[in-house]
Amino acid sequence: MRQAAPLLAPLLALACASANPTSSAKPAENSPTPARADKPAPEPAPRPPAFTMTKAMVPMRDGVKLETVIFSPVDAKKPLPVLFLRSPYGIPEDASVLENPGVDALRADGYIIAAQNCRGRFGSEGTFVISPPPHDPADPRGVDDATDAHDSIEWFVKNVPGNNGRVGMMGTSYGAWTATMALLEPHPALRVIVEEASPADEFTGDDFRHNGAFRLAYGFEYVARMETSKEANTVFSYGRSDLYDFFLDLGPLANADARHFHGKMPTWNDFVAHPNLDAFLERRAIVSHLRKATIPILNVAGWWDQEDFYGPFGIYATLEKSDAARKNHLVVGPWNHGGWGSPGRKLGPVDFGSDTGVHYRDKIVVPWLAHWLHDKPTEDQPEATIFETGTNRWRTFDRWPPEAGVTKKKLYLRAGRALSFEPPTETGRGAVDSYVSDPQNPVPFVSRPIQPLLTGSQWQTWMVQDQRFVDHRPDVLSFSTGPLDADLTVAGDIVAELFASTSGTDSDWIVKLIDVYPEGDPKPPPEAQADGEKNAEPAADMRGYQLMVASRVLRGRFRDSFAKPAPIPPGKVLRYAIDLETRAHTFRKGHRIMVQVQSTWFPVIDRNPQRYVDSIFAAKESDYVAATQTIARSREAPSAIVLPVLSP
Ligand code: PG9
Repeated sequence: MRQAAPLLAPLLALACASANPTSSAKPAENSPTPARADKPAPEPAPRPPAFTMTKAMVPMRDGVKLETVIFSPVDAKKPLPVLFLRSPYGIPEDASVLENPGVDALRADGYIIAAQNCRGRFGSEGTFVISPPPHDPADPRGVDDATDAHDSIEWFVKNVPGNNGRVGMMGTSYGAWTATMALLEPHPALRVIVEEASPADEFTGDDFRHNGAFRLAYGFEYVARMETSKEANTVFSYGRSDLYDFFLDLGPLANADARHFHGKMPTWNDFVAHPNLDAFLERRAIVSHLRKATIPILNVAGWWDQEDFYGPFGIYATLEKSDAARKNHLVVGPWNHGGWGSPGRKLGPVDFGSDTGVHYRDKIVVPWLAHWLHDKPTEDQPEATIFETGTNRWRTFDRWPPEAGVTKKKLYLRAGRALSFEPPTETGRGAVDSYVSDPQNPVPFVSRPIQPLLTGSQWQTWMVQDQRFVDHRPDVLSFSTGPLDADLTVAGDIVAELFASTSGTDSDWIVKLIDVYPEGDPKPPPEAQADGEKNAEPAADMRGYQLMVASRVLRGRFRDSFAKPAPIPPGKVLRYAIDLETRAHTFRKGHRIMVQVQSTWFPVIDRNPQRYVDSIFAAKESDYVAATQTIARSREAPSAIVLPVLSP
C-alpha cells in the first residue's frame, strides 16, 4: 500500500498534524490534547476542493521517468511558485491530504505542490539505492538525486501550467536529504530549501551508526522496510512481543543475514562490507560534497530527534564555512523526528509551555518560504533560532555554537557517585568506580517490552523516557550533583572525557547527561479550570524525573581513528573523548545534574562483543564476553563532562 502521508510530512507539518516520515503511527504523547468526550465535537463544514491533481511521469536526462503528482490551487489568481517534495516513501493518491485547514497558511500565500517518488520506488522507473552518493563528476552522463531534482525542476517550469518560474524544495529526513542534494547541481529556478532533519553522515551520527557503533534495531528494520519490495514500505514481522528478546536471540550480527535477509538487502550487505570509515562511506556522507549555500537554506533540527539529530547541524556547520552571504540558517526546537509537524507543546510527559511546532510553522517557515518564493517582505531570518529547554523559550544567536558569554566548565565525576565543578583530590588506582558489562544481559535503551520502531509509538519518544528505569542496574553508574542553587544554562557543544579501562579488548562507552527534576510530595489534584475543556489533560507527575538532555556512544576501537580501529590494551586507563553533540538547556534551580555511564544500549546499538575482532559483523558467539569496566575519578585521571556554560 502506498503511504502518502510520509512524503507530505512537511506539508502536514504546516498543516498542524503530527506526521512522521517513517511511521504512519502517530506518537500519542505528541498529539494535540484531545477534547473531553462529554460534548460531541461539531462536524467541520465541508470545504470546497482546493487543489486539482495531475499525474506525470517526469523524464530525467538518462531517460528514466519519475512518478510525480502535481497539485494546483483551483482559485489561483496569478502564476504561483512550485513547492517540490521528493522521497522514497510514496506519493498521495488524491488531493484529500491537502484538504486540511492547517494548509490554509500556505494556501493563502499560494503554491503549486509537486510530490515525487525517488528512482526505483513505487511507480518511478530506475533502481532504488538508499541515499546513493553523487555521481562521478567525470561522468557527464551520471545521474543522482541532484540531477533528478534539477531535471524535474526544468520540466516543472516548462510544463506545469500557472507556475511563476520559482521553485522551493522542502522535506523531512530522507525528503530533506533529497532537498539538500539539490544544492549540488541547483537549477536556476530553485530559490529556497527547507531541510528538516536531513541526515549528513550515516557513519558518524545519523540513522545507521553513531561514532561507528551500529544502530542495530533501526538499521535492521529500515532496510527490511525499504528493500523488501519496490511497491511498499514493508513492515518487518518480528514474531516477538519484545525487540529486546528478538535481537538477543539473534545472537551474533552475522545471523541477521543468515536467518532473515539471505544476501537480498543491498544496504545490509554494505553495512557488513564497510565496518570502518572508508572512501565508500565518505562518499555517502552529503557533507563530503557540500561546498556553499548558493541557495537560501533553513536547517531544522529537534533536540530529541531519534534518527537524524546530527544531520542538520552537520549540514549547517559545513555550509557555514563559506556563508558570507548569510544564506544558511539554523532552527532547533524541542522535537523528536518530525515533531515540528506536531503542536509541539509536549514530548512524552515533558511540557514546553507553548505550541512550539505551531510557532515554527507560523512564525518561521511559512514567512521564510513566502519571502523567497513570493517576495514578501519579512524580518531578517536570524542566524540561529533556538528553543532553550528548561526555561522553555525561543532565543536567537548570531552563530551556533555560540561563543559570547560561554565558558567551558568541567563537571567532574567524584567519589560517592557525586558530580562537582571541583576537581578530584584523590590520587591512585583506588579512585575508581567499576561495573561488569555483560553482552548476554545488555542495558535496554527503552523500557521493555520494546515495540517495533517504525510502527510502534515508543521509538518516537524514547529519548525523553525517565532514565530511572535503568539507574538502579549494577551496570549503569549514576553520578549526580546536589540540588542546584541557581539556574545553569548550557549552550553549545558538550564533550565527556572518560578515563577508563576494560578487562576486555574492545568496549562501548555510553554517556548520558540527565536533568533530574526536584523531589517532593505529590501535588494536590488541580482545581477545576475555567477553560477545563482545553486543559483537560492533567500535568504529568515529574517529581524525580530523569530527563536525558544529551547522550552518545563511542565504540572504543575507534577512539583514535574511525578508519583504523585498534584493540584496547586490557586494564590500561585510556582517555576517551565522547562527543555529546550540542544543546541549549537550562538546569533549573533545585534540579540536579546527573551523568550515567554504561557500556550497552540495546538494541538501539548492537552489542560490542568486548573481545576485539576485525569486524563485529563477523563476530562469533564466543567473542561476546563479559568485561569489568573501570571509570577513574582521580587527580591524574579526572573523568569529567565539559559543559559550555552560558552566563545569564
Ligand atoms: N530517518 C529516515 C532516513 C533518512 C535517510 C536515510 C535513511 C533513513 C527518514 O525518516 O526518512
